[in-house]
Amino acid sequence: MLSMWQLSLLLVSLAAAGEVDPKHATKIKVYHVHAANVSNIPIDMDTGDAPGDLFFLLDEFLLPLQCADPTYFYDKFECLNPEHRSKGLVATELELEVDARFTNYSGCNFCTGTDPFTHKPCEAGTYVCDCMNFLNPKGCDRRLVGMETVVKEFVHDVTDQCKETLEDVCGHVRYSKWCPLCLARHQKLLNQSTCSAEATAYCPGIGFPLCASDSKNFDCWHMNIARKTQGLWFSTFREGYCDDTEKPCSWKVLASRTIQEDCIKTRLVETVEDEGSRCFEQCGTRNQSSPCWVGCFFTTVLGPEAHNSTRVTGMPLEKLTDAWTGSFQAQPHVSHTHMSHEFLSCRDDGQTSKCEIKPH
Ligand SMILES: *[C@@H]1O[C@H](CO)[C@@H](O)[C@H](O)[C@H]1NC(C)=O
Ligand SMILES: *[C@@H]1O[C@H](CO)[C@@H](O)[C@H](O)[C@H]1NC(C)=O
Ligand SMILES: *[C@@H]1O[C@H](CO)[C@@H](O)[C@H](O)[C@H]1NC(C)=O
Ligand SMILES: *[C@@H]1O[C@H](CO)[C@@H](O)[C@H](O)[C@H]1NC(C)=O
Ligand SMILES: CC(=O)N[C@H]1CO[C@H](CO)[C@@H](O)[C@@H]1O
Repeated sequence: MLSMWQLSLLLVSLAAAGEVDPKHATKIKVYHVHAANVSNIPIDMDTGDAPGDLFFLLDEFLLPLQCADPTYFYDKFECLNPEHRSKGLVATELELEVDARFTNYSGCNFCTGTDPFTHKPCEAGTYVCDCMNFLNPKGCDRRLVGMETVVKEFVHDVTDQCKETLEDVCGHVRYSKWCPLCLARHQKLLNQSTCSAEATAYCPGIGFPLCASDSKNFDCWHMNIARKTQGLWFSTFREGYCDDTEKPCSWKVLASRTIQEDCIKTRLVETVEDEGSRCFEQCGTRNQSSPCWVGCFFTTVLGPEAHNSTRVTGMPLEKLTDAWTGSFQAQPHVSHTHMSHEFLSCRDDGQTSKCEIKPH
């Protein structure tokens, strides 16, 4: 740890004794979905503001289509991500005080033995954080809070002229292993068609798939969810946590509320089904794995053109974030004012039906 502190390029003057420097302190409300038996204090975890975390929740509704498609090889890790697939997850709403001098964002994930990004071994049951600034991993100063916009991470685009050329010259091999070779061979033409480096994402497997008119519906929806929600993500590292030692720090928990994640999902599903009832009626009984249901879901949320273009309309974002944040509103806060740095852990008592606060 010492060596990282010494190596750090940023020399920031940090306030002493378990407090965020009042000159830079700001309050944020963030959310995190996690296993019921891990701490609701997001040490070495990622959180998002309401729209930022809504991105993840909405994106999950694509999984039945993505994971059923044999050509879907980019994000296969999400089909296995235990934070998405396991039952009995909880969601925590946190009021944080943070130092507003943010650093680059890190992807923090639950370790199942192998780091899902680096594929290096990690201690199962802990969280591992990887700096998302691949060009300069030192851009993540773990004494500070990492921040990223959902748009920067997920919304990539090229000009319409570039898309047309991509479809013309490489459309026929788009979902094959020859796609990158095709782009390389037509580099000059693509360059003349105003294609930027983002055009490489036309081939699935290289960055987040571009949304062109010949894209899979789920690839366009995936990127368009980010266009719809936007929002922010944060990473809060152990090194910056305000515990009861004298260590300088950059974040502390003021209050928290934890509820069953199922409750949020149900509220969200009901909100979207209400809004798009005419479409959903055609699908029969609710089946969140059926292409009909998933199609109605995203047509309602993102509008009818979002499956093959970057034109996003659909229901008001506020109705969606209200379904998310409203799930917490009946719950009392747990104040963290006098709390020690000990982990809070949520007992998994198997209750999943209501939006009940999990006892600590
Ligand atoms: C939490 O519970 C799961 C099983 O439900 C188990 O695999 C995991 O190791 C537990 N994690 C911790 C930190 O206890
Ligand atoms: C096309 O290539 C030239 C020379 O390599 C480069 O300067 C220019 O930025 C490229 N144009 C685009 C749109 O990438
Ligand atoms: C996009 O999909 C719509 C149907 O929703 C279709 O009418 C339209 O032709 C498609 N656009 C393109 C450019 O393929
Ligand atoms: C739900 O839809 C999926 C995909 O079409 C299908 O495989 C499954 O059998 C359906 N489940 C029910 C209960 O109808
Ligand atoms: C605060 C900080 O370290 N920001 C860095 C994040 O990464 C970019 C490059 O991707 C740097 O330019 C920033 O300085």
